[in-house]
Amino acid sequence: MELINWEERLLPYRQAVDELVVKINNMKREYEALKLVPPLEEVHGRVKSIASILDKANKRGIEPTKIFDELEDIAGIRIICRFVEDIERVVNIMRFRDGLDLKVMQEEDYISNTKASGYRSYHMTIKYKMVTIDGPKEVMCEIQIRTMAMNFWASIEHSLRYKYSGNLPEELKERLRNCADAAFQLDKEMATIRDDIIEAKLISETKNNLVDEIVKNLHNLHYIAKMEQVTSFNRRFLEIYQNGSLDELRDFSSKLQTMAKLYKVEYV
Ligand code: 0O2
Repeated sequence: MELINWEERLLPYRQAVDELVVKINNMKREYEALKLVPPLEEVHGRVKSIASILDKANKRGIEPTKIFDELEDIAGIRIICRFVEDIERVVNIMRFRDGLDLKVMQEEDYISNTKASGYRSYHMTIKYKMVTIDGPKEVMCEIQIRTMAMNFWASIEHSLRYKYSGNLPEELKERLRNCADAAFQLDKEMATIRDDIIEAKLISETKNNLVDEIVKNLHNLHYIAKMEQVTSFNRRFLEIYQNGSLDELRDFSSKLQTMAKLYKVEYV
């Protein structure tokens, strides 16, 4: 049997993972630029280790020569959402790309059909198209979409599987199933306060943006206005930042902006 050149064979999978992570992160940025709440929180990618590929091929009875045709999760993307309902939004976004840069081959809903272990996630197997120096190439990739709570459970359970080489004691399995139920309850509970959580996130982002804007304008004024004035603006900013409301901060930011513009005109 021919020796597998792993480095070379895994190269397109690495490219697919890198490109997909960039594209999905950019999708998040697009939502943020439109001041919309993105459906995803984080995206991670990995290429399966050679040992893990061999283990899985062995478990499934796949011959080494067929590994690259039959193993669909050598390239893996994990998308983490805040809320269960965001998972469907992400799934729809991926479906929308079907026929563009990817092809959706298979979907497995382990959220409606929770695995016996307690595992919950939405899986999409896709064929991803890319361009390499040898021309266009397609590789299979598994996208796992889950909430933070589902991810917490899955990563703990996954590491325990390693510790026990896949043979978890019955008592531990039972406790993990209870933890999975608790994670499910957490997701349900979080969904009921979704609007509050989203509002809180928007408030904190707005505050960060206002502070950036104020600091930028103070910095600009520092070059063109009188020192005492800039010091007094800065003092007022810190007062509002520490004790004022978001509306006061917004008000102050817009006044400072006008002030900076006026000074600029005078200065020029
Ligand atoms: P890794 O290291 O994450 O890549 P099955 O035969 O049904 O048990 P199969 O055929 O591999 O599993 O396909 P499936 O069910 O779509 O699972 C693919 C991946 O989903 C797994 O890859 C895991 O990442 C994740 N997964 C599935 N079931 C479980 C589970 O019970 N617990 C955890 N923690 N993850 C799960 P790998 O290759 O197993 O692992």
